[in-house]
Amino acid sequence: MKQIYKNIVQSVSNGKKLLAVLIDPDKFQIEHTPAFISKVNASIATHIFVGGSEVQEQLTDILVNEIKKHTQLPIVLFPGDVTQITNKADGLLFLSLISGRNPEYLIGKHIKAVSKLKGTQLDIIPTGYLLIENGKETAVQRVTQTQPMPKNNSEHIVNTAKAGEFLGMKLIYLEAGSGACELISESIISKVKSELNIPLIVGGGIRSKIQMNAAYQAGADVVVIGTAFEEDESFFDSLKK
Ligand code: 1GP
Repeated sequence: MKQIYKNIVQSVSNGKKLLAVLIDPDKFQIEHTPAFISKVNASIATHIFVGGSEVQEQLTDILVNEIKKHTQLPIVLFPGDVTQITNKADGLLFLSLISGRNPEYLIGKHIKAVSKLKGTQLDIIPTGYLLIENGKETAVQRVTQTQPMPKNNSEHIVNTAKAGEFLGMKLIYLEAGSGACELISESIISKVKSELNIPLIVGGGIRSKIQMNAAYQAGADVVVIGTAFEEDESFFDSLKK
């Protein structure tokens, strides 16, 4: 079993910043895997996340299998649904949507996942997932039928993240939503980070190295980028090792 979480904690304690490239199986052409992954391998990316809000059944399994042929990077599932769980990956963000109040995304889907996870070799990482408003409706909001957290109430965001930590979650993920126009503000990132004793992931709408570095500077330990790579692979060139 790959020690995904242990390695993240170790990197964070060494002051290393991590970058996850997010691949949404629903938007990705599988024939494109070798070329795309070779660019990921040549970049500063440290992880590959695979997942999406709405993905056809079996597609994640097929895609993860293909990605694995071309990289040594850890592959971590970031599933929008139980159907996206495959034992071919290395790790699983076991997400609880703690910004919302839909019991399905707080405990219901987790119970449904258990039969798929018995005896698994996946490194299962309990993750508190907070959707923050970004000015427009996101797929997460639509699919989960939950409201994002108002961005002007940073105290509530910080307290929610901290409650996740107290509940035993091992990571906190601040999400603006895929393709978000407004990023998670640096002020929110730094306020959340200053209260947490666990690693912080930030994603949603990051499209440049400057924005990525600003998130790191504010306190993100892991930045997740998906759309920017999907739309313009030359973005990888600015992130060469
Ligand atoms: C979405 O945080 C991720 O869940 C990444 O967002 O696709 O906008 O990079 P982008």
